[in-house]
Amino acid sequence: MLTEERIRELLENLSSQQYHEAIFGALKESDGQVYQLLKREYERRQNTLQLMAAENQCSMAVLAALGSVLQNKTAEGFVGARMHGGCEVVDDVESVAVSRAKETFGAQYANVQPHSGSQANQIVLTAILESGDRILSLALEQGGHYSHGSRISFTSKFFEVDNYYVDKESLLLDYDAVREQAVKFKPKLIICGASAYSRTIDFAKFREIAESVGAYLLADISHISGLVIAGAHPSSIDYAHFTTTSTYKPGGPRGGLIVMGKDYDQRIKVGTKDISLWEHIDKVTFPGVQGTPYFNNIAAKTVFFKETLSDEYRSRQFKIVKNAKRLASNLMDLGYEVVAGGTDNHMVLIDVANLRQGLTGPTAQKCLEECGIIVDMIHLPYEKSPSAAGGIRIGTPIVTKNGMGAKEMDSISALMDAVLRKVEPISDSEYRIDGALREKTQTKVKDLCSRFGMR
Ligand code: DSN
Repeated sequence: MLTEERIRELLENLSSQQYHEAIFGALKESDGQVYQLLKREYERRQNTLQLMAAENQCSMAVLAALGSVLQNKTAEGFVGARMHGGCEVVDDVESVAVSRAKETFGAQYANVQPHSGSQANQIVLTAILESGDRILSLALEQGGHYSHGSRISFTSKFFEVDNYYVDKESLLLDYDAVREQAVKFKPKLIICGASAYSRTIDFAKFREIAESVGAYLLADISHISGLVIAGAHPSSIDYAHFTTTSTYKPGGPRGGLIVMGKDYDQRIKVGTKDISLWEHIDKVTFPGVQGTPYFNNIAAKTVFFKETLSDEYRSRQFKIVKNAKRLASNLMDLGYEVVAGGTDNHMVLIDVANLRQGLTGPTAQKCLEECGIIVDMIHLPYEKSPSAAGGIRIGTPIVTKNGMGAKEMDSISALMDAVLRKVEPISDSEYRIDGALREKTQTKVKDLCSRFGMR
């Protein structure tokens, strides 16, 4: 049988060029330019360390579903209630997707149609808020997300938004402060979940706060959804009225998902009708916000949901956390300030501005990238210099997927330290780096990647 493992074996000894010739023959023939771009991206990923907290690496089976004929199908609506003909196959695909998503998350309701995590949030906001209603969410510059009501996203045009902040000393979520603010602001929706928060989120406390002010609770667990699936982070499903996630961050295809636990059947008044929350979410998804769902994506999500049920997937989520903890503790030993004193999840946030005079997040990101180490610059809570982001965000999902463990985390922290200690900052975004150090680091990174790289 041609299992993924067998395919891996077959591809093991192929060079990047041969791999691409095998997989992308048709593309090469019809569009050499795009073929070359894909090849370059593949090589970039093979030769550099992917330490992106917001990325993962899907399986070949997921890639196959993404590249399938299902992308051609137009079919607005939901299973059994489409606006178009020829839907028998996509109805089956979506039915399996929904039932696997519910199993994966232990949910009562799953909506696999959102095109992205942001769009999943947009659907929930559209469903339960009227223009002018209030949202309380974590400030963007402290780890929140644009789609949580940020002043620079469309959300602030329609809703009144207030933010809660992490504690100034510990940089941890301060639930008492959130409660106080909720009592004062009286939001209709509280959003929890973050793009840059490395500690455990107490969804039960958020629900208690939401209940106390009569608000709905939305948990956007995009960053930690793989951990939630595996039990490596507490689940939001029965605490939040709505849980949303992007599906690529936990290791599936790009796309979004809305799941609901015990509140799925709660009633909501819509105009003169009294309907259940889940029915309302369906109606707002289509025709409220989206048209045809991407069925190739839904098929790929379906494949991914099956993968999440495996022992390999579940144990990997715990390894992701273990690797992140190792990186955090190594970097702290080397004198780095790790935000919130460490990590409980897949990400490590480092205050680089505090490490060296003149060093900024953008400079750190760029000089590491030049050496083959890919991270994100990030704004940190209460950072001193408002002119440039003061931190970097490191994530362990991809290196863990590729088989790296404690020994490799030690090598990675040493490689990062060698670069960040020696780089000479010139301005907020410019720097000088010794050519010999750059080449030496690139070689070490390539060597590490060649032993564990993407296949
Ligand atoms: N949430 C963004 C990030 O964390 O980078 C991606 O949408």
